[in-house]
Amino acid sequence: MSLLKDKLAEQIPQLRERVQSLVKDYGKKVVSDINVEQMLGGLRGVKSLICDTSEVVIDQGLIIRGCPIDELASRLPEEVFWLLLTGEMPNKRELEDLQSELKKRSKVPQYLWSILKTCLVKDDPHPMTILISSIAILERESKFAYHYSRGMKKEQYWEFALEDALDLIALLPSLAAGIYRLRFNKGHLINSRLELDWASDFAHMLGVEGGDEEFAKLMRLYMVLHCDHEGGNVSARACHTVGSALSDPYYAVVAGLSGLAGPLHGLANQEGIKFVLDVLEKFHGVPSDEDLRKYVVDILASGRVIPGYGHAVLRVTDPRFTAFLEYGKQVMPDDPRFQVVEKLYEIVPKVLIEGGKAKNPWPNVDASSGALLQYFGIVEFDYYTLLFGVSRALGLCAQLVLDRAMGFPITRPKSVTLDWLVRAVQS
Ligand code: CMX
Repeated sequence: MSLLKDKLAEQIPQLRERVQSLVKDYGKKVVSDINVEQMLGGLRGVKSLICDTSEVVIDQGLIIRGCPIDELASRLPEEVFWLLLTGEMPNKRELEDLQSELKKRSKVPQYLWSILKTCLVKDDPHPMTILISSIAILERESKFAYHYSRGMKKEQYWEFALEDALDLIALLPSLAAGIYRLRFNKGHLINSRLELDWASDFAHMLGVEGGDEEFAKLMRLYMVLHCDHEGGNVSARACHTVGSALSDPYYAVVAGLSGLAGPLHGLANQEGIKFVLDVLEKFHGVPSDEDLRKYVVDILASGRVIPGYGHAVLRVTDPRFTAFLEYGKQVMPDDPRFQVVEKLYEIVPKVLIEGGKAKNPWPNVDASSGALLQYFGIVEFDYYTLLFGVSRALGLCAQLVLDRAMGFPITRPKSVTLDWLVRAVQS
């Protein structure tokens, strides 16, 4: 048994007891309600889900188990995964145990490489399509599904969800790096190096020209900043819902990543950098403030959104954006792509405020990450959402394990018809 599993085995009975006694003692107490605008507006702000891994505080941003995300920026993603699951930071021995557990499970089966090489990377599918299809193909490896079909007890669900979570997280760096190299004709696949941490190994296997310690540092930061964003966003909600049917974590993560692939969610990071590159192309370099302002106003007037700006929950600059911005100031202050990112930060919020529609005019994580990736040689922006997905898998998997630990039943809210709603408001 891994130390992570030991730790969870110690914590879970108490967690389950808390859930059960809440239902028993307060089962019928009303704690949240919903108005018509929320019902017709994407359930914005409706408190109807439990997610212990993290919360997004409207004026602070992402808080993971009590730690603001900026305080975790120099941590390893593996440490943050432990934190997401247990609410504690691992000590040295626990971290090393988790790292060796991940290394043991990191080999991508040969059959998947054969499928990828012979059919999945043909005809230039989006890298997210390849990642999602690959995880669906790997579903045959699910220990959760295997043990479920052999009569696993409900108390054991979390254990096999954790097994699948560790397997998936372990092989994501090799798989994702392999997809990059195959899809963008980068040559042979690069073998994992035993001595490297999870994100540094990923950076190494991507094999970008001049990939060095600074690029590994960016990947560690990138993987930490994107790892989780509480339970109500599209990818987390989709993953939770599918997992609640006891579809195994492979299926559930596929559902989550499919949500992340939408342009209003994770795909906004590729849209964000496209936006920056379009600006540079149109103005043959970094435009003046006035030209850029006019450009942004025109985009809004044409009915398009400014990618990387706005948020369904946040009402301040996303601290993850700030963490990337600070990093960019250190490594690429004179790069035109970074300068456009900085100028947009000056201009877009003012324009969105004047427009009066967007509830949050401030940048989210997707406004700054692309410029950094470009600088380090990952210029294929189709790949950016996949990077987001590798990181977000940490949060999706942690949430799934805790869902099973808390013994949540299948999700089944009640839908009503529009006629029902009309009658309800008129009664
Ligand atoms: N540019 C232009 N218009 C925007 C806008 C933006 N960046 N953000 C919001 N608006 C508009 C909305 O389109 C909406 O217009 P309509 O009333 O005409 O439909 C109006 O402002 C109100 O929207 P909102 O309540 O402020 O925002 P939502 O909660 O509905 O949506 C989000 C949030 C993120 C989808 C939206 O801000 C957006 O589309 N942003 C651009 C895409 C983006 O960066 N997505 C990444 C989010 C982070 C992530 O999940 O990865």
